[in-house]
Amino acid sequence: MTPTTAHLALPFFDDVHRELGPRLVDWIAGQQVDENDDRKACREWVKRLGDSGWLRYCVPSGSDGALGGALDTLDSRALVILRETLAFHSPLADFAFAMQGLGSGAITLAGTPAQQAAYLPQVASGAKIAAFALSEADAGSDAGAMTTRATQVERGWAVNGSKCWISNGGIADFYVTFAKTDPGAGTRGITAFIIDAAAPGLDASEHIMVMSPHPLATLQFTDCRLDGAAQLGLLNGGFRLAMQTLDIFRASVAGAALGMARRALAEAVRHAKTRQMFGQTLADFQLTQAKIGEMAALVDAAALLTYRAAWLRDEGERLGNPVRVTAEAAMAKMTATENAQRVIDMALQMHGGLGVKVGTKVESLYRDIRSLRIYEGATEVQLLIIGKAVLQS
Ligand code: COS
Repeated sequence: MTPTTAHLALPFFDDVHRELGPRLVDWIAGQQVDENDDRKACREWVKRLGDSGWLRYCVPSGSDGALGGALDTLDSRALVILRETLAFHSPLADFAFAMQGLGSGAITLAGTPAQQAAYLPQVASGAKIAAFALSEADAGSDAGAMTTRATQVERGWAVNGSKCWISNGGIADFYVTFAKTDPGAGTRGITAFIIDAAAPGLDASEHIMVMSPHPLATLQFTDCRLDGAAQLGLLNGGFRLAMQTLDIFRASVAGAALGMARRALAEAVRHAKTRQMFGQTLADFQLTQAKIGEMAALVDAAALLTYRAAWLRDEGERLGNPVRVTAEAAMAKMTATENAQRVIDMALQMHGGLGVKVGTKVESLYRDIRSLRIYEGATEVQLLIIGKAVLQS
């Protein structure tokens, strides 16, 4: 099944996006990966996405193209289009793509030239797998409550503690990890570090199994020694850096949810047009037409908020006047993931018994969408962010 690219005619997009969308649709149509083993499949997707140049949209090009990116800056609209299209085809392909961007995003935003040169080209080619380690068992929504501690030692740092729900955990080559460096200072006492997977004292072997399998692990740091060059960004500036990274990638989570919702709608339309019932097709029933109408409106509402958040950020960058898009990204993420859940549920209901049969597309989408309402800030966190922004405006 092929997604349409009609939405690329909207004024949110430029020629570069109008060229990218159809090219990606053609490429992904020819890709089939056995996804039974999530770690193996994710590695395979990273390899294919890297070999074919798609991961180059996860990083900027840098001067003379030295950082490996396809475009000058991290382009939010390109990220959205890529995630939307990949998620339509395979949520795991989308995951593999997205984590390269999220895991390296803080290096793009705050890395030294040496850090950027050491990591970004390899992320863009797929030679290194990236991960973003912020959450802890008792510090998910309240990210500032983390207890993982980085202590200054001779010539560097010692990290102790544990991180939970870390995507790409166990297969990543490096983890951008946030740890307390001044425990009494709350969110102003957190610093980011780039921790290579082979660092002594880091154990990423605890694979967490989830309803929609993808590489996910707990990280255990036991006197994990880092040299001073591992510090990423400002000392005690890590919370802000994490939030700035999420501002970019939350709009892309919305893109992924949109891709899944578009796929569910397409599956529902196909099924409704062919399923015979009471002497007519399912699509001939007004009840079905109303559902399809509702699904289409939910999809479009999500699309417009998603494209707005991405466009707003890109436009600020283009004008050399970066704007904070925290509330817009939160609205997009919340609306697109919640709407996608409803659309997928309606599509599943329309399929009747087939909808719950393992192996049916709507059945896997029903599981795939669920975690998007939780990760990178649960819906409840997005509500808080939006409410706070409205009250401050
Ligand atoms: N960009 C820049 N700075 C930001 C920011 C952003 N988007 N969001 C917050 N900050 C800054 C604030 O300006 C504030 O700075 P000062 O200390 O200089 O005043 C600081 O960070 C703390 O902000 P705030 O007081 O809003 O922090 P809270 O502890 O209240 O937490 C929420 C805010 C809940 C929004 C935050 O913890 C969050 O997003 N949680 C979800 C985390 C998440 O997404 N986890 C999933 C991880 S990836 S799977």
